Amino acid sequence: MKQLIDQNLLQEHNTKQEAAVTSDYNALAEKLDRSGIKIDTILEQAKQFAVAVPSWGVGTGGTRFARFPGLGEPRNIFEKLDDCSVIQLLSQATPAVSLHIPWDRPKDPNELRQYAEQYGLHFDAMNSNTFQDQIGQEESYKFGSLTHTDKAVREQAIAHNIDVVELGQKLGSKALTVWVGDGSNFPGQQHFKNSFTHYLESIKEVYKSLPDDWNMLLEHKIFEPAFYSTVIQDWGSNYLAAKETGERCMSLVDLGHHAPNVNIEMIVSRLAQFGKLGGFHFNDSKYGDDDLDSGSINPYQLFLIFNELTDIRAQNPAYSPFYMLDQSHNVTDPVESLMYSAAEVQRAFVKSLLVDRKALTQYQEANDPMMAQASLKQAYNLDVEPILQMARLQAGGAIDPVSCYRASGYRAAVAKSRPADPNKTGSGIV
Ligand code: LRH
Ligand code: MN
Repeated sequence: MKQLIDQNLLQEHNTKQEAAVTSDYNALAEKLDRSGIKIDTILEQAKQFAVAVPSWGVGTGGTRFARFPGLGEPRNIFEKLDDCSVIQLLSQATPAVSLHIPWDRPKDPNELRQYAEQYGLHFDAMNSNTFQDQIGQEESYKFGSLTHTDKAVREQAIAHNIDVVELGQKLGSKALTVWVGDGSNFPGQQHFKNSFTHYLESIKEVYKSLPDDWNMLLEHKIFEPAFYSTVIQDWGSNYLAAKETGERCMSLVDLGHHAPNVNIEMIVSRLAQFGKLGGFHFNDSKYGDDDLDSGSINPYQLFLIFNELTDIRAQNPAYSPFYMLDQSHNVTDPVESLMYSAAEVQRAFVKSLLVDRKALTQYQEANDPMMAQASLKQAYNLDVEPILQMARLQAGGAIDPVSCYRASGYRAAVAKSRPADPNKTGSGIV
């Protein structure tokens, strides 16, 4: 398999730390054994864990105020995949890439598929885009897309989504994520029922084009780009639309798309209870849709979300939602942020496996809030880093991805091979 980090350097990096990791791992094994937990069973699940990376996340992000391009930004989808291959090689937790169309539209889908496969990468959910007008586009999305009052605009948006599904089939993807920014900036500007009715009619048209083995993931968002109302504003509107549309139409939860302090783990439980929890966009935020690195602001919330997911899987082991990072890297090297964030999501998952669910249920049934919360904290407070390091080591990754990446000089190398194009706006979200 092709790799862009020298294997000897990776080997040396691991060899220097292997003894320490093994000692830490054995100490944790002994500790978990006292609670009747076999660490190797946890390790196997950690090694199976995967979260997709967003193609648009490997470029430098920005805000409406400014974007400060990083060195060696990827200039096309092939260079984005090069960076994604480094993230996967060192983290061993990100074998899939989620594309955004038209940002990543390939001239030859087969060529792109082969380019990804040489790195052992495959394509996760496809993302359509009816929140920007493309050059030469017939109808504008200024006042909406799938919910626009003008049928011609809705039909254009429907056709785009169907086109993305067809492209995704050629690339081996198995899902379409639909996020629309449709909404209003003034009270009275939009008729709530009519716009939601347009959405339902449009999304049902897209659903008809879905191959039998595909899922459609609807993504809600409280605001931005609309600042008074958003048609798919919250999990309620999302659930109703998924329920109305069809069995393989599910709801996707982007952690940053909720008002501050909303109990997202309870939304996860509700959507799962009614069979409509289809996937996640992991990131973190303090105020709005900040798209900060997962686990960087509120790691306990990330743990509580995986605590719900592990509880759901305890009843339904086959349950496997789409996991994806959806972040904007404005001040860090995107490769470092995505490797670190993938490990933070994996960490929350591993800690959720260490919750004594039998004890937790007993404390809940006995209305013993102190011991109930303490049984969650007991797992959360465990340092599972040795399990994550061992998982990476055994899978051929780096014990410490960020320091190995820095030692590799990859960023300096691509800074030379990808001279910045002053006229190009770059590949991150602005
Ligand atoms: C909207 C969103 C959506 C993507 C976009 C890049 O805020 O989360 O998932 O299409 O970011
Ligand atoms: Mn998202």
